[in-house]
Amino acid sequence: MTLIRRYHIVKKFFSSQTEIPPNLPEKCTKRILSGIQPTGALHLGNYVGAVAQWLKLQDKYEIILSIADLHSMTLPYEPKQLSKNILELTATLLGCGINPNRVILFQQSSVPAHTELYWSLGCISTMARLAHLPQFKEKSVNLKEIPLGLLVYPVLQAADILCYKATDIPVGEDQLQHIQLTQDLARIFNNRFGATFPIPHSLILENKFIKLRSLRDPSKKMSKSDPDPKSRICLLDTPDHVLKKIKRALTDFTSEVTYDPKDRLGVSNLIDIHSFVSKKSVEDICREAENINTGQYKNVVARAVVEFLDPIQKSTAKYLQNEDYLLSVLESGRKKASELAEQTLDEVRMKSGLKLSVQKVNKIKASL
Ligand code: AQP
Repeated sequence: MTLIRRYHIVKKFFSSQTEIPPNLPEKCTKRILSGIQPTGALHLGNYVGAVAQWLKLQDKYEIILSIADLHSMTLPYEPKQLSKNILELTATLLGCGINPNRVILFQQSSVPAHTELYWSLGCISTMARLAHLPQFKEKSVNLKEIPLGLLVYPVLQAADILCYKATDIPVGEDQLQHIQLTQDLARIFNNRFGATFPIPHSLILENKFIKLRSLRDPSKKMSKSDPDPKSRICLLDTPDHVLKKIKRALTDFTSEVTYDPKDRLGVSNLIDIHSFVSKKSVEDICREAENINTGQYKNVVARAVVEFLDPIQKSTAKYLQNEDYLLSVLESGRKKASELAEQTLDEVRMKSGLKLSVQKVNKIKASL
């Protein structure tokens, strides 16, 4: 079979947007990479925007899921809290149903290939390009001293993806520019040193653009690192906490329950949460709430959330009691991830002139 024909057959397996350099056909498989930072307890927004997607994808595809601890060091943090968060995040992901036999679940820092490739990619990135990324502009605007990590972390993200030759990256709207940067860096590397990386593309999934909003300030997204814990519903919140947080969620002065994400952000956010946890449509929810006011509706939402979280909390509690098991899951993930990443890094070292062999040295001598 000719190389070109093989290339077209393999290319059919990929989404139309994935570019595979023509001399790489057999080395690529459809591979999804995602990550989550251990910056705090997982909240309902993380579940909607990320975990729910991984649960759907894990039965069909190879998923590499990194606990992005290096990224979580970008802003000031407490070392003990970071270790606790890593373990708790692992337990919560398993409690949500992430299957470590289907997903390579590991700690990013335990695979040094990420930081090595980051350096190679950093050397072909420009300051101007990184400083133009919207996330950098947003996050640095109020900082007096800007940590270098905030500027360069998108290069580490590119390394996270490329060291596994990942092809599909589930991302939210806010991360699209970072995927474009990854694509550009892969192309630059391929052009400069020879075809190495398939060009990954973003995987936009159902629900992906439902962004849950802060309960205290619905103009912002629900976030792990929001200083106000009442702004988010954590997956491990007690029923009492869930009720209190939803009761105090900011709404407006209109008492009807109507869905209007443009002008009634607070109520619409509660309806999004309710719709997600109950699997009811927004229309059905609004019809059922016709005769109650937003205060009463908050009780309905809280009950549905508590019911949704109950099995996750029970399962997570069991995992949290077995730290040895959690560590063994991460260790097994590290081994699998390292094996894949090391293969890529070996190729990168070879192509970029870092790896020497007797034959290579002889060839170089002969050509000089
Ligand atoms: N509010 C949200 N609604 C829907 N999806 C969300 N995600 C985060 N917040 C919401 C998705 O969860 C994943 C988590 O990615 P991350 O941990 O790398 O960081 P993040 O996106 O910055 O999430 P947080 O919770 O806001 O963390 P901090 O406070 O540390 O920055 C991503 O897939 C994201 O889309």
